[in-house]
Amino acid sequence: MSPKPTPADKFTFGLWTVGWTGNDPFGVPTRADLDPVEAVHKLAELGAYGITFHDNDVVPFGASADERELILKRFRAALEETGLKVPMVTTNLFSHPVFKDGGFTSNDRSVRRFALAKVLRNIDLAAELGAETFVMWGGREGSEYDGSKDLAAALDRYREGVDTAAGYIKEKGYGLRIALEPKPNEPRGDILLPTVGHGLGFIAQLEHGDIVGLNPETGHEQMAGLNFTHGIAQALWAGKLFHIDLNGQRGIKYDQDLVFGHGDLTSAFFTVDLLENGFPGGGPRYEGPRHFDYKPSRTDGYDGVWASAAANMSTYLLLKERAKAFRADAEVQEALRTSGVYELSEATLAPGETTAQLLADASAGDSFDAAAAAERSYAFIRLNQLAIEHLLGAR
Ligand SMILES: [Mn+2]
Repeated sequence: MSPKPTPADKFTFGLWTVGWTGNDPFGVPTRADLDPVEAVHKLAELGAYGITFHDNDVVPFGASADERELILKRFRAALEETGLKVPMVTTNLFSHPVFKDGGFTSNDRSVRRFALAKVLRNIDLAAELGAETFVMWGGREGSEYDGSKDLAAALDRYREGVDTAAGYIKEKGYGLRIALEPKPNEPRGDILLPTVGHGLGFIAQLEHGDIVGLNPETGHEQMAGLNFTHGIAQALWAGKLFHIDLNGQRGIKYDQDLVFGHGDLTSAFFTVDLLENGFPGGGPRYEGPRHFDYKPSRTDGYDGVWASAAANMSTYLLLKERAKAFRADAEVQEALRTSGVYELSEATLAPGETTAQLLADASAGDSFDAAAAAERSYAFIRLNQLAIEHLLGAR
């Protein structure tokens, strides 16, 4: 039995997800266009909390101010009618040919100035719609050839762009935070800020880094062979998990954007366990929307589009139930203790202990029985099997 989502679950979807018509590098669309207003109604019916979009998902590139107002009026009416929220807005600096060498980091200064002005206008729209997060996925910020980009200058310009946008948010007094979205490649051969770790390193170099964090995506980390749960854990630990993109990916290949849980299911279980139950020893928690950034396979018609939207939410809720049961199981708690999982929360040095005291402590030196300590079995396999049994509904 699939659990039924409600707005309290805070599930959100990109308009470009259910609205993807199936065009890929090898083929034309397989589905007719979706009216954004219909997307709002359908997602509300299915129990979603909100919808997100790129500026150009709603307002076509190059629309006049009057056209823009007319389109937004109709969109806003649908939001009011359904109660669907817009907690995040993102920017499109990748579709139009003008951005073929990037937006903030294009070698052409006139393109960079156009991109920056476009982002500032989009920030105004995000604030107007009550969004809390402004996502920036720099899909074209990168290169195919190492010699085609002065990489230090590119990072300078990237920093200039993000700092200017963040400074503008502060100047206007908007309640917005920026979330950068790492991705290793596709569409560029190599994209700048390819992983969560690169993103965190970049944010530390910003002037307005206090309102800049990350929007990690499951598949983007997994495309680089990295562990998504580890990635969001480090972003949380650094106070930088501002938003999240959940989907599915099967190994190192093109960006599949499958339904959440339709890729690495065990990894999805531990992602939900972290989001819903937090770290075993406490620590920072993620309270934001559970945002799905996926693509309904182009083999499917609109029946599949809405089935896949529902599948993301129901898979998440099933994993949430399983993760709650996992943590509540007395045998699991005992296994966590045996494995030393809670023990890791204790500081290695005693309160106030100096390095001299540590060096003088024989139990950490000459009298430490390394052979005996090496004998310890951490029993991680049993612990993991308990997780698998909960995941499979066997406990
Ligand atoms: Mn993706």
